Amino acid sequence: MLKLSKLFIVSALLLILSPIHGIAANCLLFENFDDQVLDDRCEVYGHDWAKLSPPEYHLNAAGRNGGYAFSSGTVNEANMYWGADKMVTPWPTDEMYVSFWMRYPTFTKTAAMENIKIFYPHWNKASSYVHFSLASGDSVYYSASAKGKMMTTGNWIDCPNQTDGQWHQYEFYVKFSEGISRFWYDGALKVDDEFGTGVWTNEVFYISVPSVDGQTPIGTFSREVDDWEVWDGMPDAFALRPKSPAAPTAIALRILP
Ligand SMILES: [Ca+2]
Ligand SMILES: [Ca+2]
Repeated sequence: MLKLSKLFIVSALLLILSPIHGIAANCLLFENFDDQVLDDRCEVYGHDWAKLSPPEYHLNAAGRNGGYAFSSGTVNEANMYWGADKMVTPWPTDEMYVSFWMRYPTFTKTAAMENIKIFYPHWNKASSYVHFSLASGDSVYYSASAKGKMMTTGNWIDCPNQTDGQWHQYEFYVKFSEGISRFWYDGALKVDDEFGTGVWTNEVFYISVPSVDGQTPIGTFSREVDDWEVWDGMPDAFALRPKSPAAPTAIALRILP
């Protein structure tokens, strides 16, 4: 009887946890740094693909919710790379979702366009990409390429308070077959592009989080990254969580009689 009850509870839980729609997305990589060991599929690079090791970067900075985080050390451009022979091949779906939290413990403005790259993944070898770069503490520059042809350039996106020392969330979504590129900053949708069918395929080459400083000389900053996730589709949790700061208007409309 006890066994049957347990079976019933487990079955009920599985039913509740099952996605209502179609096939759930899979998390391909999750690194919260709390064990102070970097996922062994990842390398850390600096300028011109210089391979780094501590103290050029660290895994002992305080994390976002306790635990630990990745941080730049003596090389402020230090960034994590997942790709080449360690990339999952073939990419299992037509979609890619990447989320991470980042903060700048130190930042001094040194250029009108800092060009400190935030997210710069490549596919179709290196000929296709989306490119997000910190232009200033309050703005991000965005461009995208499809097999060597620029799909969009000259986009300056309002992303306030990035360098205030606090944690901010960066989320990205790509649907290769339809040329869809989306970006959320702290939960607010900032980019929603659709370049059309056939411009991209799902041959993911590498994912860098964050990425190098494209400015010379290199800017004056330090960075920390925590809770890095890579999925092969939109996680169900994304749809369930409250959105900010765009949410209040919608909520206010809903509660009006
Ligand atoms: Ca952590
Ligand atoms: Ca780890």
